[in-house]
Amino acid sequence: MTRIPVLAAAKLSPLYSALLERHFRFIDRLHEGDAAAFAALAPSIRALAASGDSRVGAELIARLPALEIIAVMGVGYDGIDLAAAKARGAVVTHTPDVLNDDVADLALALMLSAARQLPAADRWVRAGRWAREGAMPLARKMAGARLGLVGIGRIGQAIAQRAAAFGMTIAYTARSARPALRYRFEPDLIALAAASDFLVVITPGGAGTRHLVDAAVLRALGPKGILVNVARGSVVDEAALIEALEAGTLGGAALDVFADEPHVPERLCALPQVVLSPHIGSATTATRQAMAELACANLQAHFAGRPPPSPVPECR
Ligand code: 8YV
Repeated sequence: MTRIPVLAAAKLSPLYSALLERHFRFIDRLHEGDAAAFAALAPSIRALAASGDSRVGAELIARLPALEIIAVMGVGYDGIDLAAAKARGAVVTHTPDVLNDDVADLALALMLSAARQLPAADRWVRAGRWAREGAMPLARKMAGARLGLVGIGRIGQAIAQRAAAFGMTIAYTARSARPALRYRFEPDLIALAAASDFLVVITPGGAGTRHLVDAAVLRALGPKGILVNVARGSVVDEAALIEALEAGTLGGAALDVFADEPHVPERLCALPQVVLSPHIGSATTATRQAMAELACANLQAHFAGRPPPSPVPECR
């Protein structure tokens, strides 16, 4: 049986490429290299495989006349040109739900790290400062603190559940209120920031949320407020964030995502009140395996003539 050609649009997780190699004719980023070889193969390519941070633009889609499906290993698909995919009649799939726990866990870990200054505490011990200087400066208490969630989708709700167990009070902003949830809805982001000790960003990226968290929101969060971002770097105005942190008009930040990954501004790295991680929200072996399997299951279902299990909402 001839195998269906699937092109990797970008560097993929080895867990995903291993599955693609097993079930399809896996073509690894040929469009980035040998132009003649790609031109020869392009008309036969029926699927693109991508990850949450891949860019799949209209230009690549235009070069693939037989494209039927773009299977993203990731919940976010802000790098995919949905309009171009739709115009071609290609379905776009992603991997929601299987990563909710891990991303929510990381959000809490970052909140705790920022509040209790864990990276600084670790440095304090390693540098011998405990023995030399004694106790380190006192930190912030999480229990009883006010959490503001920017987004209350599946991951946002998983964060809220965990924060409730830590004794925090919880409010959220979203396009509309979710009356089934017992948390306070605040339609205005600036008002939410002003009423929060921790503002946690967990809303999709893309043009609709670009720089949603801007200088005014950061000012409202204030000199004691802590910003946590486990969504997309694009949602926060990074230049405004750095300025607010340097000026002390914002208390601290804990960031897993950045405007220009994997590049993190040196000014951000220089700030002791900032906790940084390299986009590891879903980065556990079990979850990445589940994401790879779901991404591959979407391709398999599509080519078996069944509806893929997890199309993006715009393709449902
Ligand atoms: C990774 C993510 O970037 O799920 C997402 O949207 O941001 C991440 O899990 C990546 O997609 C893993 O392959």
